[in-house]
Amino acid sequence: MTMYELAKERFAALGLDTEKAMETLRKKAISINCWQGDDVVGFDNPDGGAGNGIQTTGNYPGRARSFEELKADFLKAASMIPGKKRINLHACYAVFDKEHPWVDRDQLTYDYFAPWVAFAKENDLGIDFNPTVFSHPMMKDGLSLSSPDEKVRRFWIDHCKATRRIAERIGQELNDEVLNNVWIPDGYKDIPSDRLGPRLRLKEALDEIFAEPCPHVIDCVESKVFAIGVESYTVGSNEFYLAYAATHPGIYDLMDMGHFHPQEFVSDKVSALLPYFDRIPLHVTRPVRWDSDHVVLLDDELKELMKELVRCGALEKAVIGLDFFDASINRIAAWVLGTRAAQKAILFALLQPDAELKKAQDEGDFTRRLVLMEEAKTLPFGAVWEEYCRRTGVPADGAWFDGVRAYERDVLLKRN
Ligand code: RNT
Ligand code: ZN
Repeated sequence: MTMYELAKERFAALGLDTEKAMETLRKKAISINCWQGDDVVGFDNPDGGAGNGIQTTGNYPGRARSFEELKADFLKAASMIPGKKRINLHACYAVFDKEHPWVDRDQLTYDYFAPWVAFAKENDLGIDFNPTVFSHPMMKDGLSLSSPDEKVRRFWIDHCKATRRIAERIGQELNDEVLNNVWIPDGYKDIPSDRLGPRLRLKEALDEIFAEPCPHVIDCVESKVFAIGVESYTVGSNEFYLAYAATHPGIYDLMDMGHFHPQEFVSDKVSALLPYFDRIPLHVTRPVRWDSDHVVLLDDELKELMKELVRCGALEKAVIGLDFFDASINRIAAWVLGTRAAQKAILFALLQPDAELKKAQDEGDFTRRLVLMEEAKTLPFGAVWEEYCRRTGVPADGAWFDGVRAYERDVLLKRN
């Protein structure tokens, strides 16, 4: 018997179907953040670097500096990632060329992203999208959509409207839905003298941004508790956006695992939103002490989040996007590691004795619940993961890293 066959029997004894789990996993798309490939720099201001609440640390060699390099690196990573993949783009990744020279972000149109759509079609990828409301001179006093300056607000409203139109057109071209996520860094380092004004301005801006019907777009707003340099007040807080989404049908509250108080967990929030929303958009990341966007690993909170999605029957409702950026390690390894960890966590969650666990809870048998939960951690799920990699034609754990090293030697280290 193979390791997989043994594992299959072991899970079957608990009433769990490993074949079905692998099939479910294969169909669940993960939206992979393009910005891990170039430290969130983008193509519209390559000398600018990330700013306004976005911080990357490290200077590992080989950062992708162009559309061609980013595409090549992404494909290299994708070749080691099983299952359905989407590429999550930011507006700052507009492709400029002779026919489509540089324009500012409020002037962007679909044409600047048509090359990404061609790339997606060639490689069977979905696309998701984001306005880029940071790293730009039109950020004024740390504010964008909530700025008291009418000109600043207008610029960013026009930018966000442009991105919805672009996302809509991408959706039409790919015959798919495209998530468009509005995250803004607006806030204050020190104690504000007016908390309401910025929030009222943000609300009005959002109303204008979302006015146009875009049937192919999944509109999201992403809240945050604080950022470095924005410690005292964040305009787009969780209460603000959750209330906004709840009162605006078709707008969803996107939860980033790093955007809450460190004692709060998104795994606990999913079931609070499920009675009210038919989609749960997520940014899967790994906050270390703050919203540090470390590469996702198979840690307890990731497993808990995926377990929650599975046992709530919400895996289909979850729109899973990754959000990490580490410039201190090989960026392709980061992509592969993070995406595979998210997928492993889903598989792990699909192979939990959920029915038994729920029964124990409902019967008030908390001892059994704890015992079952603990012992489910060491079931032979690794053998199922390995089989899944084999069937999907990607290298198993232990077999992909050499390929990344070779690419580093042959391609990345030649960039300077
Ligand atoms: C920032 C937010 C946001 C960004 C990306 C690049 O704190 O998490 O989602 O990380 O849009
Ligand atoms: Zn995020």
